[in-house]
Amino acid sequence: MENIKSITKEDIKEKLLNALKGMYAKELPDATMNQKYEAFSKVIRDYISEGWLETNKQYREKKVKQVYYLSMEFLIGKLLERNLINLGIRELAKEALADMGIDFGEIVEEEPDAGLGNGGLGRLAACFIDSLSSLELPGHGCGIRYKYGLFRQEIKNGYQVEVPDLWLKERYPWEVKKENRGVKVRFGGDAYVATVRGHLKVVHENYYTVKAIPYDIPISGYQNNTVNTLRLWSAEADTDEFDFVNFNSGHYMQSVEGKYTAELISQVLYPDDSTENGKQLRLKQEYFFVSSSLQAIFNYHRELGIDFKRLDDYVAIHINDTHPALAVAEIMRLLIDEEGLKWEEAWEITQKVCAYTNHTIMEEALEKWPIQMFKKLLPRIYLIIEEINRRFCQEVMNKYLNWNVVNRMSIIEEGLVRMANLAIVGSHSVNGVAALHTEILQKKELRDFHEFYPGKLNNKTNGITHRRWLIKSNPALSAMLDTHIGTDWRKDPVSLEKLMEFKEDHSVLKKLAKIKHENKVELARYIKEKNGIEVDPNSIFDVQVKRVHGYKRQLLNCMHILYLYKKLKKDKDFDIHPRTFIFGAKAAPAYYFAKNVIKLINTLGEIINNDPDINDKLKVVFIENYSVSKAEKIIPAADVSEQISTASKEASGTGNMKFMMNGAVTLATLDGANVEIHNLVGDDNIVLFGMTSDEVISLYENFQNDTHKFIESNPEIAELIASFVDGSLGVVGSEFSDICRYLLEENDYFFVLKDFWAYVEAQNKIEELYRDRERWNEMCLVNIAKAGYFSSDNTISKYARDIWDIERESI
Ligand code: 26V
Repeated sequence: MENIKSITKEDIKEKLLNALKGMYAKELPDATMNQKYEAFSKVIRDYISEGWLETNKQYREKKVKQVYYLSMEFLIGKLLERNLINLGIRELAKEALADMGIDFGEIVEEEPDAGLGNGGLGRLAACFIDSLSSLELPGHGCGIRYKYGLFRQEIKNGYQVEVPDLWLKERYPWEVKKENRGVKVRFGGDAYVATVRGHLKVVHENYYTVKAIPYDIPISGYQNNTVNTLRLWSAEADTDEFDFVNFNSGHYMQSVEGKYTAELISQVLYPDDSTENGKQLRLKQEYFFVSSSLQAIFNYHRELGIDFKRLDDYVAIHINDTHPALAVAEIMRLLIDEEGLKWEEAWEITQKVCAYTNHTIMEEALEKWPIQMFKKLLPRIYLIIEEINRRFCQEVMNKYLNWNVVNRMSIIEEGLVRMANLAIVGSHSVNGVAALHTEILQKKELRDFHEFYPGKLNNKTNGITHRRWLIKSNPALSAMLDTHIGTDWRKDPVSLEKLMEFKEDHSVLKKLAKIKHENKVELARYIKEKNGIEVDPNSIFDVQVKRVHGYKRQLLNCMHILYLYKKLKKDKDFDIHPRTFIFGAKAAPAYYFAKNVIKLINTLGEIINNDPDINDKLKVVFIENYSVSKAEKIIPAADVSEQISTASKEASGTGNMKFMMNGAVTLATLDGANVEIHNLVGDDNIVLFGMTSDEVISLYENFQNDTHKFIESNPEIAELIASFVDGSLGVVGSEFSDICRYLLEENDYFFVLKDFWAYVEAQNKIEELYRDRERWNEMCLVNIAKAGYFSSDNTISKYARDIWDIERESI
């Protein structure tokens, strides 16, 4: 990295003018805003490039052990401002641009959000690679360069409409195409074992190849010289060679198939969607990026001349959820077929190199592939998995002498390849993402494995990067922290705890409240501009932003809003502190219930916001197209953080941590990382409600939630549900049929009704606490002070030490 201190304002200005000339042959006055953004980003990328070269050089020369975080999703959001912060030149750059008559805010807005992920899992991967660089740890991301990110959401007449996200429409200034580092990935054909010159050998023939081209994005660290790499692979047709083998043997279709379908592979990110499960294209994507990443890693280490029997001294491979689980079989293939190792040797190395994180216990997200489809697409990989499974089942049988156990643990069963089992068997570490989640894995979901492999299952509670979620998104709070507790927290977020000293300091509490208020004014302005709704910054900003899912229970939030609305209608003097309920959420395109919930939120908004009887005591706002950048605007302005999942279902949650770090009070069930938030802040600084995970789990053991009976004995709830169909929400009776079916026919599988009164009570408590403003501000302070524990730096240090065995390498 160019010496930070040597970067001057004049230097930035000169480089920007040169870049505009070089890239577009334009002078500043003629350049469009997008051209200014691209040229400016190129200038910043050039500043980073030196550190990038140096980092790679040192890693190579010293042959340091590196981790590769394999993930189908990297929700990195915008990079320009983050890079300026890391270079330590955010203010300098703002001034330089201002001198040239360019508004920094407008430049930043030009950057597309790289939305290459669905939600929590993808954002976690982005926080993790951020932390790796800031901690000077040798670690990189490997994923897919989707041409279209997650769909863009438009709201039309209250409904979600999906439109393609063309984030690559303009040139993306952060990536570097590495044509010469391309590799080829094989699909289809036949694989079998044959005797070649007296030796048993695996033959794979009649396959077609797809070219994988890497695009590298530099990931700079916070005010250090480390610049790691996020490598995203793009699929291209392999035009180098015509497939004569197939052509001549009459496999005409096979010979041309690869050519026409290749580019489809990196076209689109799958929306997290149960009904889309089992798509062959997704399996193709998985093997495509796993194989290309590993081939590149092997090529690099061949160049280094390492002994592949000691691969684990140089490489750690992380499998982010089951999506890259094929890494286990691909490493075996490379070690055996290409490096000539024996099975036993290769297997020992593979297990030492691989580690897997489980992110959910939701059945629908557990990947299972039909054998026939698998065999046809990946015949050599299938043979390897069969052999892994044969040996594994033998071991299980030897230990338990029980077929039931073998069937439960087997990788191939009931005509399906179970990816989670493959990942567990092939890894030396399997981790959950919050203490409660890990406990559920150990005691329930993965109990057999926990018994079979004692010590393999461990916990690594998730984290978030405070650089994006505090330094970048809440500059006012960051500056205030610097003033009162010094700047140590920027490099060591646990020292946010120093803020505790000011717990009873009125002037500090007042300052915190003022910052929150200003952030609320800013969000209110945004809402006015985008939604045309006037919201009062003095009202409580009560926020639920996350993907829509039954278990996340946006419906519970909605039913409480409806309950308040009805109460206010009946009794105009009903005294409540004004509230603004803010939602942001995308629904998977084929998840009809979730889409119905979006329509419900918007319908409530339509009715409540325009009802003069309500007199602005309630407002409901739906923020369209929730994304990383939207989160950065919304979270710093929140008073209440809604974390209300059915206990046991949310593996961790990471939004909960972002809100906490920005001084919101969590309203929560004891689920995922909420449990740990509670332990940190104590009973007085969080509002809890609802069934515990043990209660929920025991109810599921014999699920027969008779909602009809429940409704009969709860007339108030009956009335709320009736309003979904009686036209009182101003829509036809069948509008909310998916929600009604969920409540009545699916028997409220996520216990919205069972937890309803507890939630109402918790909301009352929020109100009571908020009215005592001094007390409320104190709660905010404690939440900020304790949030450093959830820094992803903390999390990544533990992965580095306990799982990957990698060390700091100062550049
Ligand atoms: C599943 C599928 C199924 C097939 C189609 C595409 C697709 C994409 C993603 C998924 C699994 C999503 C799992 C996930 O995002 N889990 C979340 O992980 C967060 C980070 O660990 C955690 O905080 C959340 O609680 C957990 O829900």
